[in-house]
Amino acid sequence: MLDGCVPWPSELVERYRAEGYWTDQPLDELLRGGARRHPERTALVAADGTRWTYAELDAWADRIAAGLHGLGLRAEERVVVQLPNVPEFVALFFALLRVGVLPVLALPAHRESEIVPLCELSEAVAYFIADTDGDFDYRELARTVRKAVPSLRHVFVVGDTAEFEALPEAAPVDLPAPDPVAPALFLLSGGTTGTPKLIPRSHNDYLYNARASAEVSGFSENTVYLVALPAAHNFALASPGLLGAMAAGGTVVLAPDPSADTVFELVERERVTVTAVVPPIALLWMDVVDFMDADLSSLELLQVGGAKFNSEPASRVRETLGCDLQQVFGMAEGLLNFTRLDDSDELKTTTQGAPLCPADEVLIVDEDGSPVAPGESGELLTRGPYTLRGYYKAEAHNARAFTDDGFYRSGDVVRQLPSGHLVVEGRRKDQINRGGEKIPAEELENHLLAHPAVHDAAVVGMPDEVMGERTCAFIVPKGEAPTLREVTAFLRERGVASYKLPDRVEALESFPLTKVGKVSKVELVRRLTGAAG
Ligand code: OOB
Repeated sequence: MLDGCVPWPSELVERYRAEGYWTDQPLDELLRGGARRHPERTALVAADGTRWTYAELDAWADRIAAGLHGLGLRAEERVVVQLPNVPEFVALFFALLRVGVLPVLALPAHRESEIVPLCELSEAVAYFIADTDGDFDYRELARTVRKAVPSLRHVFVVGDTAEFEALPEAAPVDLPAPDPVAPALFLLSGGTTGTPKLIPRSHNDYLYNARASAEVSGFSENTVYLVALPAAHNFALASPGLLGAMAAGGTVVLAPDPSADTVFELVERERVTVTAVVPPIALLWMDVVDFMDADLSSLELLQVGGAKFNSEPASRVRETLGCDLQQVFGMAEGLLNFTRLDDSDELKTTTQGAPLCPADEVLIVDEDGSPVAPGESGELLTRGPYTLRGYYKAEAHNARAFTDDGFYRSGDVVRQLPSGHLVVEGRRKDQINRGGEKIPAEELENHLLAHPAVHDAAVVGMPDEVMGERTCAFIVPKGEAPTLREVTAFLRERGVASYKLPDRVEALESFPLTKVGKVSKVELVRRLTGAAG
C-alpha cells in the first residue's frame, strides 16, 4: 500500500468482501466491462455533439495510457489533473487508472495558492490542464506551478500546448492490473484547516460508491446523465455521476457550465434524463424555466446536494421543472445519503436522505462525544465500506479527525428520523459552505493575516437566501481598514480561487472571545445577522 495511506482493518476488509460491497475489481472495470458488454452503445457526448461509443472511449483510454507509460509514468506516482468538463477528462481518468498513476482531482476554479500545495503534498510528477477556460489561461498558472514544484516532470495541455506537451497517445501496451485495495485516485477534502487534505479512494471503495449510487438512483442503460457540476467533484464523478452512469451502461453528456442556457439546450438536444446540481443552481433553473423556450420533457430526476436544499424550493421542483427530486447529502470523504425514489414527498423535500449502504455506520454524538438520544441532533460520525480511514500523509490531523475506532468526524450536525433519513441542521466545523463550494476558514484567515494592514482575521459564513451562506471576513486592522475591493485584489494576487474570496469585510477594534479565550465566531455571526435583520 502507498505510504501515507491508512488501510481498513483486516476484519472489515473481510466483512466488506463477504457482504459483497467489495468485489476486488479495478475501478477501470466500469469502462472495460462496458466496452466488452455493449461496445456500440454511446458512452460519452461532448458539448459540441462529438460522440464516443464504449469501444471508442476504451480504445482512446488505452492509447493515452500507452502514451503516458511510454513517457515513463509509473504505477503509484501522483499527478494533478485540473480539467474542465471536456471529453479528455474522462479518457485521461481511465488512462491513468490503467497505468496505475494516481490522479489528484483539482477543481477548474483552483489557482496557484491551491495547486502548488496540492502538487507539493502529492509530490506530483505531472500536471494536466486545459489551455484556457473562459478568459483564464491555465498555461500561465502552469508556468508558476512548474517553477515552484521541482517534482513535476511534465505539464500536459488539452488544446493549444504553447511550450508544454500534448496528451500523448501510442499503440496500446499490456499493463498489470492494480491491487483493488490500494488507492485509485485522490479527492480533495472541503477542508477546515490551513493546508489541503487529500482523500485516497481505493478501487474497491470507489467502484462500490459508483455502482451502489447508480442503483439507488435508478440508473439504467437508458440513463442519459448530464455532468453540470465540475466532473472532478465527487457528486458529478461517482455519486452516481458519470461513473455511475457508465456502471449502468448509460450515456454521459458533458456541459461546460451549469447555466440554464447551456444546460437546457443540452437536455433538449440529448434527451437528458438526470443531472445533479447544488442548491443555488437548482433555484436559478427554477426561476428562469418559465421564460425559456426549452423542452425539458426528457428530464426524470434532479439530484440536489452539496449544501442544504430547503424544503420550500424542494417542494416546487416537480411543478417547475417537471421531474422528480432526489436529495443527496454526501462528502468526498465517503458517506453518501440519498432520498429514495419511492420515498414519500415529505421525506424527499424535508430530509437529506438515508445512508447508501447497509454497512454504513452512523453515530450522532453530543459535544462530549456521547451518543445523543434517538431523534436529537448532534455531530455525525461515520464508518463504512467507502468512507476513508485517514487523509493522505496527515497523521496529526487524522488523530483529531477520526475517533480511536476509526469513525470519521464529519463536522455536520444532523438528526436522524426513525426511517433512517438524516436532516442536516448545521455544522460543527470551521468551514463556510457557499452554495456547495467549501471554504476552509483557517486557510482564508492565513491569507488575510498576510495582508500588511491586517492584525487579526476571523472568517464566518453569513446566512444567504440563495447561496445558503456567503463569506464575511472580520478583521482587526493595524491602522486604516482595507476595503473589500482591496482585500479581494490582494487575495487574487496571492492566487486564491475566486469562490473563496470574501463577500464582505467588517473591521472591528477587537474580536469577541469565548470563555476559554478563543475568538467567538458564534458571536460574530450573531452580530452580522443582528445588523442585517
Ligand atoms: C459534497 O462533498 P464535499 O466533500 O464537497 O462536501 C461535503 C460536505 C458535507 O460534510 C456537508 O457539510 C455538506 O458538504 N453537504 C451538505 C449536503 N451535501 C453535502 N449539507 C447539507 N445538505 C446536503 N445535501 O458536497 C457531495 C459529495 C457527494 C455527493 C453530494 C455532495
